[in-house]
Amino acid sequence: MQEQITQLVGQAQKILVIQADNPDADSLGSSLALEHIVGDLGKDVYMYCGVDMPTYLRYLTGWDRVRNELPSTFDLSIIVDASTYTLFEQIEKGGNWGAIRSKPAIILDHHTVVEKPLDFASVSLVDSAYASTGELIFELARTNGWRVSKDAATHIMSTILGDTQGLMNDQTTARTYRAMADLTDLGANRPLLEEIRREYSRMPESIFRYKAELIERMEFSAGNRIAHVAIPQAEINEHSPHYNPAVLVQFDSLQVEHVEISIVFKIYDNGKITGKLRCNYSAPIAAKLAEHFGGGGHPHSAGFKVTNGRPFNEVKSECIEFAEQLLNNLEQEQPDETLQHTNT
Ligand SMILES: [Mn+2]
Repeated sequence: MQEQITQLVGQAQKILVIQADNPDADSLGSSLALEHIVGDLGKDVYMYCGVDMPTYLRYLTGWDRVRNELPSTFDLSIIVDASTYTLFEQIEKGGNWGAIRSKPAIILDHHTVVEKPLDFASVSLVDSAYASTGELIFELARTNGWRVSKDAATHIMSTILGDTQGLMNDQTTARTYRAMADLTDLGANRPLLEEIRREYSRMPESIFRYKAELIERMEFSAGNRIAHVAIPQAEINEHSPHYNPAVLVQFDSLQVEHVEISIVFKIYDNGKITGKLRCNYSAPIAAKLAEHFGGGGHPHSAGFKVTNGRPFNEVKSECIEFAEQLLNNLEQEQPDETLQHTNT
C-alpha cells in the first residue's frame, strides 16, 4: 500500500488535495501539511474544499490557498480526513465526481466508514488507530523518507491538537505523544500555536450574548443524561459566519451533572437536519448514535445528517430515545468491554 502511494505520488506532477464540506483543523492541517511535504518533492499542489474556511480555522497559515473550485487539470487526487460520499455535497452538486474518478486517487483517513464509502480510490489508507489524519500523514512521510519541514510539522501538530482536543480525548495514544515530541524536534511550537489559535477563536460580543440564549434553551432528558439544543436556520445565518454555534455550549453542557452526551441539532429551511454529538469519556456512544441516522464518527465525537424531509420533532425524539437506549446498554456491559469500545 505504501509502495503504491510512493509510486502514484512519484508519477504525478499536479496533485489535487481534497477536503470534505466540513473542514476542521485536521482536514485543513492535513491539506496544508501535504502542500509542504509533496511541494518539497517538486510537485504542484492545488488544495480544494467545497465550502469557505470558517474563521476559527484561519490561524492555520495558508488557509487562503484553499480554493472552492476544482482545477481544470490534475494528475492525482488525495482525499484527506473523509471517505464517504455524504460529506462531499458540493462535488456531487457540481457534477464533478467524473473528473475525479478519471484520475488516480488516494484516500488518507482515520474514520471508520459505514455509509456510502468512496469506492473509486486507487489506494485507501484508512486507519482509525490514528488520532488524526495528520498523524497518519506524518507516519507516511517518515516511511517514505519525505522531508517534513517546520511548516509541515506545525500543520501536523495542529491536526493532532484539533482532533484530540489538545491531547485530551481517548484518540490520543502513546504514538500520538511520540509524534508530538518528534514534531517539536522538527520545529513545531505548541505554546505558540495555542496562542495563535486562541486569538483567532475570540468571539464578537454578539456571539457571547447568543451563548446565553443557547444555554437558556438547552434541554435535559433521560434523567439529565442527555443535553440537547436546536439551532434554526435564522440563527445559523446570523451567527455561523462568525462562530460555530455548537461549540459555544456543547463542551460546557458536558460539564453539567449527570450529562453523558450532548447533542446540537441544526434545522435548515430546505428540510435538512444535522446532529453534532459529543460524549463524556464514560459514554462512548456517539458513533453508534450517528450510524443509526446514516452518519458516523468516533466513539466520543460524531455527527449525522438527515435529508429525507422528516419533521424535526420526529428526528429529535428518535435520537433522544436511541441515545437513552445506548446509554442503558452501556450500563449492562462489563466494565472491561466498555474500555474496549473506547479503544477504537
Ligand atoms: Mn480527523
